[in-house]
Amino acid sequence: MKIKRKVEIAVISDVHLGTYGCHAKHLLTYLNSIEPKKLILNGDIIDIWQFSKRYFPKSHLKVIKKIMDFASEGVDIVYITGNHDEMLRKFSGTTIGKISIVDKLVLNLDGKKAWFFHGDVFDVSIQNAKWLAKLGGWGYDLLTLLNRGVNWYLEKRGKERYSLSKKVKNGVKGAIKYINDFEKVTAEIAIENGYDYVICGHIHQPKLELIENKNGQTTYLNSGDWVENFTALEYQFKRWKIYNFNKDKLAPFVVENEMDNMEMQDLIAAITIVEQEKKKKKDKKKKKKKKLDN
Ligand SMILES: [Mn+2]
Repeated sequence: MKIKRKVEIAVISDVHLGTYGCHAKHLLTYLNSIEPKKLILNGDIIDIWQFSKRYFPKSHLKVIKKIMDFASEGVDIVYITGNHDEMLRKFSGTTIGKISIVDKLVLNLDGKKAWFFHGDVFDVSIQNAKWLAKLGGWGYDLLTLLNRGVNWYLEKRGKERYSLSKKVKNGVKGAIKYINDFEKVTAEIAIENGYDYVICGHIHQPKLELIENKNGQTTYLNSGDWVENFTALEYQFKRWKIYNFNKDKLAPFVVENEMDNMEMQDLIAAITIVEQEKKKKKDKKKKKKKKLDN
């Protein structure tokens, strides 16, 4: 039997399943090494933008199956939508069993307020974000609308949508400034709203930093990504830490045997017939009970 690391909350983001850049095997190894109470998927997990390329290998399916296995084992799964999976925003507020879909999330962690959102809200204008930050929660909502408007317009004109993370990745001029602004503005809004922790993804820059300004302080956290950094955030014993796959080789876990031997069609079946299986089990139980009653 393998011993797994218990964590209260694990946060991953920017997995980009369905793209060539995604290191699904690393992620699978990580997910197999932990036993979380809650798993927060902070956006850009499935890259729906890239779906037309029809790239979705076995290892990517395994990640989805692993997440569903977590859910059936009783782990709370919160899927926070990102910009690459914003099609899911239509389903915000939906809960299916242990899995819920939201656009942002506020949790009380041992008496401290934690605010989770993906972070693409700052894409269109980090400059406007600075003064909108002063509007607190309203600023965030206004930015969401602004983003939607601009991307809708770009798409209508047949242009590529605006992507801050792409700019950062391509190392364009000013990328460092973008990152700095992103972290600073996020922290400012969080302080304005009285959040002790603000947890984002999107810019693929893992970070854990206490940020102070004249109005107060907050801990800014970023879960990084599974394209280049292979990082996650973990909350346990009232504190946060960054898990780094490349450095924290504490547990040489491998993909679980059961999944190892599964063929593509088995994996797809396993993902799609979970509900049916549950029903079967229930029916079996009922039959058994009947027998006993007789
Ligand atoms: Mn993103």
